[in-house]
Amino acid sequence: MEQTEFPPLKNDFILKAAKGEPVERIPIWIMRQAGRYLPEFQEIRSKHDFFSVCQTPALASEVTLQPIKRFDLDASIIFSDILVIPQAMGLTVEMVPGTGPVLPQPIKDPTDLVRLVQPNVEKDLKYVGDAITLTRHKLEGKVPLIGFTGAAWTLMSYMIQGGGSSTMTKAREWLYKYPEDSHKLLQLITNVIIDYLVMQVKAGAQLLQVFESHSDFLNDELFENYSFKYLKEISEKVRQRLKEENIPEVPMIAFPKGATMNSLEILAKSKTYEVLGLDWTVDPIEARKRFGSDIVLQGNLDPCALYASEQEIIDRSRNMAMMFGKTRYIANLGHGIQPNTPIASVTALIKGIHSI
Ligand code: 1CP
Repeated sequence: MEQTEFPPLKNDFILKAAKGEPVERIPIWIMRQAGRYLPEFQEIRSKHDFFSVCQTPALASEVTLQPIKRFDLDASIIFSDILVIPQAMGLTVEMVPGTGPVLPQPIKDPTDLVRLVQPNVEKDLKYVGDAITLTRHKLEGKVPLIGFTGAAWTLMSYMIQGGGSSTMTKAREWLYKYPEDSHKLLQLITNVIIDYLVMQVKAGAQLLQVFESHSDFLNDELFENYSFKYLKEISEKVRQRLKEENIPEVPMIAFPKGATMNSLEILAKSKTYEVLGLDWTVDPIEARKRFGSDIVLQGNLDPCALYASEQEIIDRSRNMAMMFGKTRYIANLGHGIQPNTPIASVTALIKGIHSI
């Protein structure tokens, strides 16, 4: 499906902001905007398991559109999960209610790497592409559609750890015990990520976000060696491949959650991504000072701030946006929205941002 066949775009604030162009209003979207805080999402999930929703384009598309119908958001993000890549590489991933993703047979040591297969992304993850194409049509040009992936280190850490963890020690052990095999694994994952993002753009994704959600486990040396190296390769190779195939480039967002200020600065100044996503621990003024004037910043209200009163949410979101400034800024939370967030808080957040 060619991009030119999609309905014309009516709201391009986020695309303008991502390119550093001035905007009439600050664009906002919310990480995990299609999710458990929405009763209509819960309704679908009560009838279908998590990965069935991801794998059925009509359902993935319906869930993607839910927050767009309810709120005045400036972007949609395709409903899926970062763990579809480990699944396509041959690992079992289960979504356990109340726990999150579990990989019952993780990669234990380098001899286990033979269990991984090199997927044919166009075929094995076709369902994501189909969901993107269908969603672009169903959006009727209302807002742009974001495609996404987990970055290599974050996916590697789930594949070794076997699920979420507050320490990721098994995965961190690998970096010291098996540095060469760690690079081997990161490279295997990176190759899949590149194919996956190119496929998403071909299917109709208008922006790409790369989630390096586990940056908080890495000091500056580890980040540079095991995360930044592959983040850079992903951005460079995706752009190169799109160019070779005569497909227009799309802006790319890196979200290295929990990265140190030094690591964030290296990433920002490398100019490999147009947009840098920040978690809620980063001070907006300090970020503007340290990361240079070219970079577009995204973030970063604490998701827990949505438990304050509606007036306080409006005040805090306005204040945040004023600190970041109206240009080169995309408003968002500093991480995914919490499952039991009040709906009225989301309305207040959007109202606060759009009042500037
Ligand atoms: O039962 C359910 O409905 C499970 C809740 C849920 C949802 C709604 C999970 C499980 N994933 C998702 C969807 C999802 N995951 C999206 C949808 C698009 C949107 O934003 O609306 C996205 C972008 C993700 C990405 C994702 N999955 C990340 C990166 C963002 C982040 O939070 O850092 C990560 C780390 C995951 C893994 C994952 N999937 C689900 C959970 C609970 C987790 C985190 C587990 C952990 O490490 O503790």
